[in-house]
Amino acid sequence: MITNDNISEIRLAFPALNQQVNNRQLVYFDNAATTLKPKVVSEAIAGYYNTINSNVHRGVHHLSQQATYAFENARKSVQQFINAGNSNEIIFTKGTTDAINLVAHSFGKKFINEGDEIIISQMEHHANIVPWQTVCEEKGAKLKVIPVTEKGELILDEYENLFTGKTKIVSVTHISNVLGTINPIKKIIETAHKYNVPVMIDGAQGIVHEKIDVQDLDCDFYCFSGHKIYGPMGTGVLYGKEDWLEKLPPYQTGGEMIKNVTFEKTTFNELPFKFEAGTPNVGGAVGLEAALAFVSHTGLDEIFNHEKELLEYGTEKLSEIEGLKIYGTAANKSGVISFLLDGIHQYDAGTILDQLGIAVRTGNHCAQPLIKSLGIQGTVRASFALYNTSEEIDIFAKAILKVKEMLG
Ligand code: C6P
Repeated sequence: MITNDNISEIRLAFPALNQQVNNRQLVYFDNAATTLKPKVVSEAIAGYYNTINSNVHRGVHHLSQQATYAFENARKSVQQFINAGNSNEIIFTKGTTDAINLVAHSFGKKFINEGDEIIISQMEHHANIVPWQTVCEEKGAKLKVIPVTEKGELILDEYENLFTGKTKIVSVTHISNVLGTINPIKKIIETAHKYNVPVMIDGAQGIVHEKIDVQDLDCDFYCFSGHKIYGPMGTGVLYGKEDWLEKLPPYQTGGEMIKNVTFEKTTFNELPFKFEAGTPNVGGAVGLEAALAFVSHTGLDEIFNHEKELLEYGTEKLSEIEGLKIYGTAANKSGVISFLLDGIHQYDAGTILDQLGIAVRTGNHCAQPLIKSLGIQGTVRASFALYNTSEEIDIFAKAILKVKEMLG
């Protein structure tokens, strides 16, 4: 269990926690934007660059073979982490945005035609709106949107009503980065499959708050960013069912992704290399592997339970503050609290909190359509990770009172 006794040991693994911001001990509550990294991650990356530092799949020399071994081992670790059936279903990407662009572009090119329909939801991050919107514009297709209740839950009856013979793909977020809502993705996938429609899940927030088993979920595509699960920035993963990945055309072309090139014709490499054009981020993949090992070693259930306790405690503490309204009160929520203070702009609140050493996110969180539907311009968002403590929530609650005192 993560307890008051062992949390200090966990915190020691994260050097960035040990610093002052504006002469106060840092309270880092911007984990939905990016989590801090344990030392083992930077050590793994440094280890790669200080010793192996070679390109993959190309050389016969010793270091190049070691690089290939390290990179492919990282792929196997990701496969195990999300329980994919085969390591060739794991494509390394730059992150979630890159992975969604890959699927939208590639799937759109082959399978979307004029008059077709794509289903997303009202709570999507721009990364899961704009690529699909672009495909729709290019192909003359239509975006259909699952609405959200006032509590921040998807209206599943309305979701089912959106399907027609023209529906080609569903792409929804696992967890809302604004509201914290954990969507019932298994049910969403089951419904789509009834209509023979594939489903892509944006797991940017999901990967770090739920145990992912892509075979059990039966999702067709699942993607996430390394930097939100204690791994390096610029790394990410697209999982795709082998059948689908075989059918999709390459997203980018060039070296690595080819089998044979003549000036007349090029044949493409097999999976997963078909989708990994150019020199990959080998050091990043090694760092991501170290992050996943760290998370597994700490214990996924331990982490989720700890974050749940922080969410409950934080919700209770913040609810006691007069004039504070929480956005997102779904029954099933991750460790995210979005809120506004009566009469106080979110940026002003965020600025004062920063002066008090507390890092939170303010603004529309790259989810403008959702924010607009809530009738607001943005929120202050606190999001918790495995190293946060209830004491930090106490400091946060006091700081919010200070904000009210100064600006209210
Ligand atoms: N959200 C936040 O909420 P990238 O930038 O590719 O690593 O992830 C994009 C992305 C996609 N989907 C969801 C649900 C997300 O939350 C995010 C990133 C960050 O603070 C940045 S806006």
